[in-house]
Amino acid sequence: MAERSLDSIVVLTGAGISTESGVPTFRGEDGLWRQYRAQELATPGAFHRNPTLVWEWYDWRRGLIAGCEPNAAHHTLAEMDRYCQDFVLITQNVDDLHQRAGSRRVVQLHGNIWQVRCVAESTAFENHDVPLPQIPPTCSCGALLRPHVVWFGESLDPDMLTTAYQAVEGCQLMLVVGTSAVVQPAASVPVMAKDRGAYLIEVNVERTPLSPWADEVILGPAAEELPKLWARLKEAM
Ligand code: BV8
Repeated sequence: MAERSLDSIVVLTGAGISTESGVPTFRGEDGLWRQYRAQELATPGAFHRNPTLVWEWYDWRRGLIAGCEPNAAHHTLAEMDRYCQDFVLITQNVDDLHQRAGSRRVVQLHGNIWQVRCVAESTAFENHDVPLPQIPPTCSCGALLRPHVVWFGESLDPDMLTTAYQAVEGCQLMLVVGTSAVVQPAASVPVMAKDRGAYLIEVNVERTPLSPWADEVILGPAAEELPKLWARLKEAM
Protein backbone atom coordinates (compact mmCIF):
# COMPACT_ATOMS: atom_id res chain seq x y z
CA MET A 1 0.00 0.00 0.00
CA ALA A 2 3.04 2.29 0.77
CA GLU A 3 3.52 3.53 -2.81
CA ARG A 4 0.09 5.21 -3.08
CA SER A 5 -0.73 8.69 -1.68
CA LEU A 6 -4.09 8.38 0.06
CA ASP A 7 -6.16 11.49 -0.38
CA SER A 8 -9.28 9.89 -1.82
CA ILE A 9 -11.03 7.28 0.31
CA VAL A 10 -14.50 5.75 0.01
CA VAL A 11 -15.95 3.49 2.72
CA LEU A 12 -18.97 1.16 2.57
CA THR A 13 -20.38 -0.12 5.87
CA GLY A 14 -23.01 -2.65 6.86
CA ALA A 15 -24.65 -3.96 10.01
CA GLY A 16 -21.44 -5.63 11.20
CA ILE A 17 -19.85 -2.28 12.10
CA SER A 18 -22.59 -1.73 14.69
CA THR A 19 -22.50 -5.25 16.16
CA GLU A 20 -20.02 -4.26 18.88
CA SER A 21 -22.36 -1.39 19.80
CA GLY A 22 -25.13 -3.94 20.45
CA VAL A 23 -27.16 -3.45 17.24
CA PRO A 24 -28.28 -6.83 15.81
CA THR A 25 -27.17 -7.64 12.24
CA PHE A 26 -29.67 -8.59 9.53
CA ARG A 27 -28.46 -12.02 8.59
CA GLY A 28 -26.60 -13.11 11.73
CA GLU A 29 -28.35 -15.46 14.17
CA ASP A 30 -29.43 -12.26 16.01
CA GLY A 31 -31.15 -10.98 12.83
CA LEU A 32 -34.43 -12.57 13.87
CA TRP A 33 -37.24 -10.63 15.62
CA ARG A 34 -39.95 -12.85 17.11
CA GLN A 35 -40.02 -15.52 14.37
CA TYR A 36 -39.66 -13.04 11.53
CA ARG A 37 -36.56 -12.60 9.35
CA ALA A 38 -35.72 -8.91 8.94
CA GLN A 39 -36.00 -9.29 5.18
CA GLU A 40 -39.65 -10.34 5.55
CA LEU A 41 -40.63 -7.26 7.58
CA ALA A 42 -38.60 -4.67 5.63
CA THR A 43 -40.95 -4.78 2.61
CA PRO A 44 -43.87 -2.63 1.36
CA GLY A 45 -46.00 -5.80 1.25
CA ALA A 46 -45.46 -6.53 4.96
CA PHE A 47 -46.37 -2.92 5.83
CA HIS A 48 -49.46 -3.02 3.64
CA ARG A 49 -50.60 -6.29 5.21
CA ASN A 50 -49.81 -5.41 8.83
CA PRO A 51 -48.51 -1.88 9.57
CA THR A 52 -48.85 -2.49 13.32
CA LEU A 53 -46.50 -5.50 13.19
CA VAL A 54 -43.93 -3.65 11.09
CA TRP A 55 -44.10 -0.63 13.38
CA GLU A 56 -43.71 -2.82 16.50
CA TRP A 57 -40.51 -4.15 14.90
CA TYR A 58 -39.18 -0.62 14.16
CA ASP A 59 -40.21 0.60 17.61
CA TRP A 60 -38.24 -2.31 19.11
CA ARG A 61 -35.16 -1.50 16.95
CA ARG A 62 -35.41 2.24 17.73
CA GLY A 63 -35.57 1.45 21.45
CA LEU A 64 -32.54 -0.83 21.14
CA ILE A 65 -30.51 1.61 19.00
CA ALA A 66 -31.34 4.54 21.33
CA GLY A 67 -29.48 2.60 24.06
CA CYS A 68 -26.39 2.00 21.90
CA GLU A 69 -23.26 4.14 21.51
CA PRO A 70 -20.94 4.42 18.49
CA ASN A 71 -17.87 2.15 18.88
CA ALA A 72 -14.18 2.56 18.02
CA ALA A 73 -14.87 1.63 14.39
CA HIS A 74 -17.44 4.42 14.01
CA HIS A 75 -15.07 6.87 15.74
CA THR A 76 -12.15 5.85 13.50
CA LEU A 77 -14.21 6.59 10.37
CA ALA A 78 -15.22 9.96 11.82
CA GLU A 79 -11.50 10.74 12.34
CA MET A 80 -10.72 9.67 8.76
CA ASP A 81 -13.50 12.03 7.57
CA ARG A 82 -11.83 14.94 9.44
CA TYR A 83 -8.32 13.97 8.26
CA CYS A 84 -8.81 13.12 4.60
CA GLN A 85 -9.28 15.70 1.87
CA ASP A 86 -11.71 13.65 -0.20
CA PHE A 87 -13.68 11.13 1.80
CA VAL A 88 -17.16 9.60 1.43
CA LEU A 89 -18.79 7.15 3.86
CA ILE A 90 -21.56 5.12 2.22
CA THR A 91 -23.65 3.18 4.76
CA GLN A 92 -26.40 0.61 4.48
CA ASN A 93 -27.19 1.12 8.16
CA VAL A 94 -30.21 3.11 9.31
CA ASP A 95 -28.97 3.36 12.94
CA ASP A 96 -27.45 6.88 12.69
CA LEU A 97 -24.37 5.77 14.69
CA HIS A 98 -21.95 7.17 12.10
CA GLN A 99 -23.43 10.64 12.48
CA ARG A 100 -23.47 10.28 16.28
CA ALA A 101 -19.73 9.48 16.09
CA GLY A 102 -19.18 12.76 14.21
CA SER A 103 -19.02 11.55 10.60
CA ARG A 104 -20.14 14.33 8.25
CA ARG A 105 -19.76 13.11 4.65
CA VAL A 106 -22.25 10.21 5.01
CA VAL A 107 -24.52 8.74 2.30
CA GLN A 108 -27.34 6.82 4.05
CA LEU A 109 -28.26 4.61 1.11
CA HIS A 110 -31.11 2.84 2.92
CA GLY A 111 -32.46 5.74 4.96
CA ASN A 112 -32.57 6.60 8.69
CA ILE A 113 -34.62 4.87 11.42
CA TRP A 114 -35.15 8.26 13.17
CA GLN A 115 -37.04 9.67 10.21
CA VAL A 116 -40.69 8.97 9.32
CA ARG A 117 -42.70 9.73 6.18
CA CYS A 118 -46.40 10.40 5.56
CA VAL A 119 -47.69 7.76 3.13
CA ALA A 120 -50.17 10.30 1.65
CA GLU A 121 -48.06 13.51 1.45
CA SER A 122 -44.59 11.80 1.24
CA THR A 123 -43.25 14.46 3.57
CA ALA A 124 -40.42 13.12 5.76
CA PHE A 125 -39.41 14.45 9.18
CA GLU A 126 -37.41 13.51 12.29
CA ASN A 127 -39.09 11.53 15.10
CA HIS A 128 -37.14 10.35 18.14
CA ASP A 129 -40.05 9.12 20.29
CA VAL A 130 -38.97 5.96 22.21
CA PRO A 131 -41.31 4.20 22.60
CA LEU A 132 -43.71 5.54 20.02
CA PRO A 133 -46.80 6.85 21.89
CA GLN A 134 -49.11 5.32 19.26
CA ILE A 135 -48.61 2.29 16.95
CA PRO A 136 -49.06 2.64 14.06
CA PRO A 137 -48.18 6.36 14.21
CA THR A 138 -50.24 8.71 12.04
CA CYS A 139 -49.58 12.06 10.36
CA SER A 140 -51.45 15.27 11.31
CA CYS A 141 -53.33 14.74 8.02
CA GLY A 142 -54.62 11.47 9.45
CA ALA A 143 -52.71 9.21 7.06
CA LEU A 144 -50.31 6.49 8.21
CA LEU A 145 -46.65 7.33 8.84
CA ARG A 146 -44.02 4.83 7.67
CA PRO A 147 -40.28 4.58 8.50
CA HIS A 148 -38.30 6.78 6.07
CA VAL A 149 -36.12 3.85 5.02
CA VAL A 150 -35.72 1.87 1.76
CA TRP A 151 -37.45 -1.47 1.90
CA PHE A 152 -36.64 -4.54 -0.20
CA GLY A 153 -38.27 -4.14 -3.61
CA GLU A 154 -38.11 -0.34 -3.34
CA SER A 155 -35.70 1.76 -5.36
CA LEU A 156 -33.01 3.79 -3.64
CA ASP A 157 -32.94 7.60 -3.76
CA PRO A 158 -31.39 8.24 -7.22
CA ASP A 159 -29.39 11.26 -5.93
CA MET A 160 -27.81 9.16 -3.19
CA LEU A 161 -26.99 6.40 -5.63
CA THR A 162 -25.42 8.93 -8.01
CA THR A 163 -23.37 10.39 -5.13
CA ALA A 164 -22.13 6.87 -4.29
CA TYR A 165 -21.23 6.04 -7.89
CA GLN A 166 -19.48 9.42 -8.40
CA ALA A 167 -17.52 8.88 -5.18
CA VAL A 168 -15.91 5.67 -6.45
CA GLU A 169 -14.76 7.39 -9.67
CA GLY A 170 -11.01 7.84 -9.08
CA CYS A 171 -10.98 6.87 -5.39
CA GLN A 172 -7.61 5.37 -4.36
CA LEU A 173 -8.82 3.31 -1.42
CA MET A 174 -12.16 1.48 -1.09
CA LEU A 175 -12.72 0.21 2.45
CA VAL A 176 -15.59 -2.23 3.10
CA VAL A 177 -16.54 -2.90 6.73
CA GLY A 178 -19.05 -5.33 8.23
CA THR A 179 -21.26 -6.18 5.29
CA SER A 180 -22.27 -9.58 3.87
CA ALA A 181 -22.14 -7.88 0.44
CA VAL A 182 -25.32 -9.53 -0.87
CA VAL A 183 -27.82 -6.67 -0.92
CA GLN A 184 -27.93 -4.78 -4.23
CA PRO A 185 -27.20 -2.19 -5.46
CA ALA A 186 -24.99 -1.40 -2.39
CA ALA A 187 -22.87 -4.54 -2.86
CA SER A 188 -21.85 -3.51 -6.37
CA VAL A 189 -20.26 -0.21 -5.22
CA PRO A 190 -16.93 -1.76 -4.04
CA VAL A 191 -16.70 -3.87 -7.21
CA MET A 192 -17.10 -0.69 -9.29
CA ALA A 193 -14.34 0.99 -7.26
CA LYS A 194 -12.03 -2.00 -7.78
CA ASP A 195 -12.78 -2.02 -11.52
CA ARG A 196 -11.74 1.65 -11.59
CA GLY A 197 -8.35 0.95 -10.00
CA ALA A 198 -9.04 1.44 -6.30
CA TYR A 199 -7.14 -0.60 -3.69
CA LEU A 200 -9.83 -2.67 -1.96
CA ILE A 201 -9.62 -3.59 1.73
CA GLU A 202 -12.37 -5.66 3.41
CA VAL A 203 -12.81 -5.86 7.20
CA ASN A 204 -15.18 -8.58 8.43
CA VAL A 205 -15.21 -11.42 10.96
CA GLU A 206 -15.61 -13.82 8.04
CA ARG A 207 -15.03 -13.93 4.27
CA THR A 208 -17.84 -12.73 2.00
CA PRO A 209 -18.69 -12.94 -1.73
CA LEU A 210 -16.63 -9.72 -2.07
CA SER A 211 -13.42 -11.22 -0.58
CA PRO A 212 -12.10 -12.56 -3.93
CA TRP A 213 -11.97 -8.99 -5.21
CA ALA A 214 -10.20 -7.58 -2.18
CA ASP A 215 -6.47 -6.71 -2.19
CA GLU A 216 -6.55 -7.27 1.57
CA VAL A 217 -9.09 -9.20 3.69
CA ILE A 218 -8.74 -8.34 7.38
CA LEU A 219 -10.58 -10.98 9.41
CA GLY A 220 -11.56 -9.61 12.83
CA PRO A 221 -14.06 -7.41 14.71
CA ALA A 222 -14.30 -3.92 13.17
CA ALA A 223 -13.87 -2.01 16.46
CA GLU A 224 -10.52 -3.80 16.98
CA GLU A 225 -9.24 -3.90 13.40
CA LEU A 226 -10.24 -0.45 12.06
CA PRO A 227 -8.17 1.65 14.54
CA LYS A 228 -5.12 -0.54 13.76
CA LEU A 229 -5.69 -0.28 10.01
CA TRP A 230 -6.06 3.53 10.19
CA ALA A 231 -2.82 3.83 12.17
CA ARG A 232 -1.09 1.79 9.44
CA LEU A 233 -2.63 3.86 6.64
CA LYS A 234 -1.66 7.15 8.29
CA GLU A 235 1.97 5.99 8.32
CA ALA A 236 1.69 5.40 4.56
CA MET A 237 0.22 8.88 3.93
C1 BV8 B 1 -33.82 -2.43 -5.35
C2 BV8 B 1 -33.31 -0.66 5.23
C3 BV8 B 1 -34.80 -1.98 -7.49
C4 BV8 B 1 -34.48 -1.11 6.00
C5 BV8 B 1 -32.42 -2.45 3.81
C6 BV8 B 1 -31.92 -10.92 -6.89
C7 BV8 B 1 -30.61 -10.66 -7.19
C8 BV8 B 1 -30.07 -9.40 -6.90
C9 BV8 B 1 -30.83 -8.40 -6.29
C10 BV8 B 1 -32.12 -8.71 -6.00
C11 BV8 B 1 -32.66 -9.93 -6.29
N1 BV8 B 1 -33.95 -9.90 -5.89
C12 BV8 B 1 -34.24 -8.70 -5.34
C13 BV8 B 1 -33.12 -7.98 -5.41
C14 BV8 B 1 -32.96 -6.66 -4.98
C15 BV8 B 1 -32.75 -6.59 -3.45
C16 BV8 B 1 -31.60 -7.44 -2.97
O1 BV8 B 1 -30.45 -7.09 -3.12
N2 BV8 B 1 -31.95 -8.59 -2.34
C17 BV8 B 1 -30.88 -9.47 -1.84
C18 BV8 B 1 -31.28 -10.01 -0.51
C19 BV8 B 1 -30.64 -10.55 -2.87
N3 BV8 B 1 -32.44 -5.20 -3.26
C20 BV8 B 1 -33.48 -4.36 -3.13
O2 BV8 B 1 -34.65 -4.69 -3.04
C21 BV8 B 1 -33.09 -2.89 -3.12
N4 BV8 B 1 -33.92 -2.17 -4.03
O3 BV8 B 1 -33.02 -3.23 -5.79
O4 BV8 B 1 -34.72 -1.70 -6.08
C22 BV8 B 1 -35.37 -3.36 -7.59
C23 BV8 B 1 -36.59 -3.61 -6.99
C24 BV8 B 1 -37.12 -4.90 -7.13
C25 BV8 B 1 -36.45 -5.95 -7.74
C26 BV8 B 1 -35.23 -5.68 -8.33
C27 BV8 B 1 -34.68 -4.39 -8.24
C28 BV8 B 1 -33.32 -2.29 -1.72
C29 BV8 B 1 -32.34 -2.89 -0.76
C30 BV8 B 1 -32.43 -2.14 0.58
C31 BV8 B 1 -33.33 -2.85 1.56
N5 BV8 B 1 -33.29 -2.19 2.87
N6 BV8 B 1 -32.39 -1.78 5.01
C32 BV8 B 1 -34.15 -1.41 7.44
O5 BV8 B 1 -32.96 -1.46 7.80
O6 BV8 B 1 -35.12 -1.58 8.19
S1 BV8 B 1 -31.26 -3.69 3.50
C33 BV8 B 1 -30.63 -4.12 5.05
O7 BV8 B 1 -30.13 -5.41 4.87
C34 BV8 B 1 -29.47 -3.29 5.51
O8 BV8 B 1 -29.62 -1.94 5.22
C35 BV8 B 1 -28.32 -3.92 4.73
O9 BV8 B 1 -28.24 -3.37 3.47
C36 BV8 B 1 -28.77 -5.35 4.54
C37 BV8 B 1 -28.07 -6.22 5.49
O10 BV8 B 1 -26.80 -6.41 4.97
P1 BV8 B 1 -25.53 -6.13 5.91
O11 BV8 B 1 -25.59 -4.73 6.41
O12 BV8 B 1 -24.37 -6.59 5.18
O13 BV8 B 1 -25.81 -7.03 7.21
P2 BV8 B 1 -25.79 -8.62 7.31
O14 BV8 B 1 -26.47 -8.94 8.58
O15 BV8 B 1 -26.26 -9.25 6.05
O16 BV8 B 1 -24.22 -8.97 7.45
C38 BV8 B 1 -23.48 -8.48 8.53
C39 BV8 B 1 -22.02 -8.71 8.15
O17 BV8 B 1 -21.22 -8.18 9.20
C40 BV8 B 1 -21.66 -10.19 8.01
O18 BV8 B 1 -20.82 -10.34 6.87
C41 BV8 B 1 -20.89 -10.49 9.30
O19 BV8 B 1 -19.91 -11.47 9.09
C42 BV8 B 1 -20.25 -9.15 9.59
N7 BV8 B 1 -19.95 -8.89 11.00
C43 BV8 B 1 -20.66 -9.27 12.08
N8 BV8 B 1 -20.06 -8.78 13.23
C44 BV8 B 1 -18.97 -8.07 12.82
C45 BV8 B 1 -18.89 -8.14 11.40
N9 BV8 B 1 -17.92 -7.52 10.69
C46 BV8 B 1 -16.97 -6.84 11.41
N10 BV8 B 1 -16.99 -6.72 12.77
C47 BV8 B 1 -17.96 -7.33 13.50
N11 BV8 B 1 -17.94 -7.21 14.83
